[in-house]
Amino acid sequence: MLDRSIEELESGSLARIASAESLADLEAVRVDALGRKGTLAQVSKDLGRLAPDERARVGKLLNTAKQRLEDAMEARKRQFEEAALRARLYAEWIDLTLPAPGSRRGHLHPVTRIQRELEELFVSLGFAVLDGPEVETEYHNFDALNIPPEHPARDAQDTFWLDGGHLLRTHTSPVQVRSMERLGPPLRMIAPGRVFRNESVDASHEHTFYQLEGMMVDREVSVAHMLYFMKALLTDIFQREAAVRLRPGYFPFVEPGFELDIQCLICGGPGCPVCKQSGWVELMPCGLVHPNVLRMSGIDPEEWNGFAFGLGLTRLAMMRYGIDDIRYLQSGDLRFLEQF
Ligand code: 2NL
Repeated sequence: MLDRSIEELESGSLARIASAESLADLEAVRVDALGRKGTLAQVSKDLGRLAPDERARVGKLLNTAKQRLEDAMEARKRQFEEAALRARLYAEWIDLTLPAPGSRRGHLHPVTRIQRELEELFVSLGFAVLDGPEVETEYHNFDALNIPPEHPARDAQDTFWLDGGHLLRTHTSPVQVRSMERLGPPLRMIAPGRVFRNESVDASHEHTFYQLEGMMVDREVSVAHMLYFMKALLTDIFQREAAVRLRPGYFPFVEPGFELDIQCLICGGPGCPVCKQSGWVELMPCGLVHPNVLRMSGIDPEEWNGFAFGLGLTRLAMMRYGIDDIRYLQSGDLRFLEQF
């Protein structure tokens, strides 16, 4: 009678183990068959009612059944674990022979590109490319450029003032002042860089923009020398010879001072919205370095003189690429930047 129960229990449980789909199924079988209140435990209780030698025989049967069930469960559990491992290995399979995806290449900002091009040109003409601090002294940004405290040119440049008599440079001219002080004549240098004005920002005004200024100090430098270099610069930028004209212009740090205009590249002369119907576009302020400026930086204006010019790199980039809003340039918007 007990033999039958043990046999049925064993075969039934083995069948359940074989068809178990998960560790939870297996656990259920274990509780039902081998648990404290499981079937085997029930049968063990009945052992007490048997004669001693019969009890030993059935007890042995019981132990064997228990051992077989445990072995079967252990084997099934290992099958589950192997299947899980196989599934994981399959899911995480990587073909190491595939070519690498490669990194996404960036590129230079349009303003940086123009800056680099001009640096290359001026280096080829024997100019040094020099740098200076963006936080400047009032002296280097204004006084040394013949702009004393009461000069109206200070009002025209809305300046970000800092503590301790410092400011954010409003042009790259202080780099030239420092170069004259440190290197002395003869000197051929350009100073490209970031400058700051306390402007209300709109489509054509930014508080931060890029400039390139240049100067040459030597003996008997003339406006003709200046024009030669200005034309070399324009031909390089626009990749063709641009017609230019010189108008008088006032800047405290040069004398005489000029506005150099180029013939409008959009309409070629007759007039259009870009040149405001004049046929000419204002491009570069320039002139011969004012004797006061030379003297203040320790250069004798009786022996040396020079020319200097300014060029808005940001404005140039806008002209070259047809960008109609200056704010895009510093927006960091990839949809804009990826067009270049
Ligand atoms: C500008 C810049 C100009 C210069 C800049 C210069 C620098 C020194 C001496 C003399 Cl240290 N000149 N730079 C010269 C002419 C024009 O234009 O932002 N103009 C509105």
